[in-house]
Amino acid sequence: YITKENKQAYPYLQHLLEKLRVNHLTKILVVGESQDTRNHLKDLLERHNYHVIQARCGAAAIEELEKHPQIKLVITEKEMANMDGLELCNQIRSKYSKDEISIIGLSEDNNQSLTAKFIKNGANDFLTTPFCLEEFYCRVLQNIEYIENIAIIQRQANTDYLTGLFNRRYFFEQVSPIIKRRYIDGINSTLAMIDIDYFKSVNDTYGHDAGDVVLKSIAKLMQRHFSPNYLAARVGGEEFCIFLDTTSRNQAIMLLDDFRKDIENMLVDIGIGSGKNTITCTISIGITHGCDSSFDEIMIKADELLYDAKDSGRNMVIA
Ligand code: GH3
Ligand code: MG
Ligand code: MG
Ligand code: MG
Repeated sequence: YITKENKQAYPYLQHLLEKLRVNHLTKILVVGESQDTRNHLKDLLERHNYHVIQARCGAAAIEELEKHPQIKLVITEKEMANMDGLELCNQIRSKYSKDEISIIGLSEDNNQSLTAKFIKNGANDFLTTPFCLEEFYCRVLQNIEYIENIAIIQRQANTDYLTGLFNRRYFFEQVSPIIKRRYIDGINSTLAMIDIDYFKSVNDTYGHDAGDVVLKSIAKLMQRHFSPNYLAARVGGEEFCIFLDTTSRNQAIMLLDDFRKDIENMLVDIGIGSGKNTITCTISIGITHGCDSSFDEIMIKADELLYDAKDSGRNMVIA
């Protein structure tokens, strides 16, 4: 029983709580024809707080994977009638990479070539049943940790360290195919290019750290202002891009002009000296809206419009 007090007193308990919380979100799919075997595995895994889903054949397993994107590990028996465990591995790998889902094969058959067969068909690991419990848990944990570590690395690779927004590479990678699809389907979308006005003078006057605080504040407001259907990225030092699922051109302009005003009215505490020390800043925005250009053309157009906004006096939106 963990109270607020002893939770603070025992960091170990906190660690344990964290671990339980994490495991609870981790889904494992157990595949096999025998209900008894599945229940046995489920029981073992639930003791470690994993969330277990069952499938009694390969086809059902594929369906469960589609229904539950949180499944990180599949444990499958080899011996099954229509689609055996090896074929199931094959089918899973045609849709999901080893970065998304781990697979452990199981068989009573301790023929040594079976391990190689499973791995060649896309499994990560193999266990002969009956297995030693400690080994079972070690392999489950190791295979789940692998998927989780990949996810952490991917998140870091896609994120801008300073602002927490997506970075340029990820933004281009995500938006470019969407624009291609929108072109084919004739569905409009909006891309806005944003640049801070006279940002160099913020750095020159208050220092680079103050400039960083401004960048972070703008990013935070951006995340709040545009949720939920948007993709925002820091694409340059003090340049941001937003891809919006807005169907109307006027709606897009209004939304971005509201954002421009919010930034204009935002007081940024740059924390210099004692007490509060706030500054303000403005941004210029170029917006493209439509579905008749390629991603590259849209980016160039948005950039041109942004520079029109700069030339016309800054702190404005031009579409
Ligand atoms: P304009 O209104 O024409 O955009 O003027 P500007 O001063 O914003 O434009 P300029 O391109 O001359 O300056 C951009 C500045 O952004 C220069 C650079 O020092 C600063 N900058 C770029 N990345 C960072 C960053 O990560 N942190 C801070 N603090 N400053 C940055
Ligand atoms: Mg710039
Ligand atoms: Mg500039
Ligand atoms: Mg600028």
